[in-house]
Amino acid sequence: MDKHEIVQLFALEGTIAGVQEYGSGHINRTELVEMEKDGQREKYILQRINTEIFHDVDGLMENIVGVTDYLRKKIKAAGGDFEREALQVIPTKDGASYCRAEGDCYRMYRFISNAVSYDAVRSPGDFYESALAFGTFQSLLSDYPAETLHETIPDFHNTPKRFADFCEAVNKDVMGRVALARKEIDFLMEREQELSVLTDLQKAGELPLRVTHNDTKLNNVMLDAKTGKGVCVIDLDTVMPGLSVNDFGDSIRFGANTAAEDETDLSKVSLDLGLYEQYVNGFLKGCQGSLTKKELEMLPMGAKMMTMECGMRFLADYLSGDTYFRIHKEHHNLDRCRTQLALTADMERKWEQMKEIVSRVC
Ligand code: ADP
Ligand code: GN1
Ligand code: MG
Repeated sequence: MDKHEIVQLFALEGTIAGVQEYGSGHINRTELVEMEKDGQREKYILQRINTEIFHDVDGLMENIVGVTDYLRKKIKAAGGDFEREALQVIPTKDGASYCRAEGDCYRMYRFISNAVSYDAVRSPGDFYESALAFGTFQSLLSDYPAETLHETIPDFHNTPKRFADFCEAVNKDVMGRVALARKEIDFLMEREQELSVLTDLQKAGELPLRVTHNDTKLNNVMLDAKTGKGVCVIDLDTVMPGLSVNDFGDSIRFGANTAAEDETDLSKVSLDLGLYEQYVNGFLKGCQGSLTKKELEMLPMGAKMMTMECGMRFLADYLSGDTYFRIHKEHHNLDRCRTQLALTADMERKWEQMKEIVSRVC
């Protein structure tokens, strides 16, 4: 089945004017679809869901439909622009939330118009707006019935479990790549003790489970193309019960890095404390005072944890033959791992300042 035939399975009006690859995510495949009707063009987003990673597509789509319906109602009740501020799933002609075609699963979203997502921070103001959007997302979902959510990727941010998986990849060494990554492996092994800090606090009831996004990269939030204001949080595949500090941390890992996630010149990698402070400001404003004292205290640890965990995931995937994260060149996942570990090391150097900024903002 070609892409046009897949588009035709969805309840869209008009004729197809174009279908082209779009976006830079590592997991799903995204296409921009343009439909034409009476001389007018309407855009949509078609995604092939990565079923190697998401095994329960029914559960995943049930989460997304549930969460987006809920957000739309809340935004509408508050007088917001619910068509732009929440994702809208376009059903198939059969009324389903996604379709299966030749073993693959596809879904369609309404395109969020006049909005952009960035792969790198352009200005501190943009980063503040993304933080406000992710913080607001969390407070809007604070009373969402968490027990109805399916765990789309079990143990997604269970960092000690990620460490165990990583050790297994090192031991198996299926690609014979361990020798190429000895330094990186040692770096992570030396930090094993720290990797369970947040999960231990959660088990002890000191950090609450909340409905969180779990993949708060800068390019998972749309900002208004003109005003730069946050419009809509997207990429909802991993909305599940999780830790607020991890949502905070994953944004810092990606957006407050002075280099790209796959930069090979590690001298360019560092934590931009100015951007970090912007994010703390925006996120806390969005959370509207809902974070506990312990969560506030653990924000810097969330940043470091997500950076170490992501580095570990990239490295485990590199050792296992690049089966999870889409790569665009040889050793891409090793390059990505190296930036994360360089950023971790810089966070260690700036640890006291990271803590001080949080206490100043609170
Ligand atoms: P992935 O899981 O692969 O990261 P995303 O859902 O984040 O996939 O989509 C990839 C990119 O496509 C986003 O970064 C964004 O630029 C764009 N995109 C996704 N959904 C929409 C939408 N509804 N409207 C406009 N752009 C979108
Ligand atoms: C993936 O889908 P995308 O590109 O937004 C990954 C995140 C990683 C990120 C690293 C479902 O995010 O967990 O932090 O790559 N998403 C999933 O860039 O594994
Ligand atoms: Mg994405």
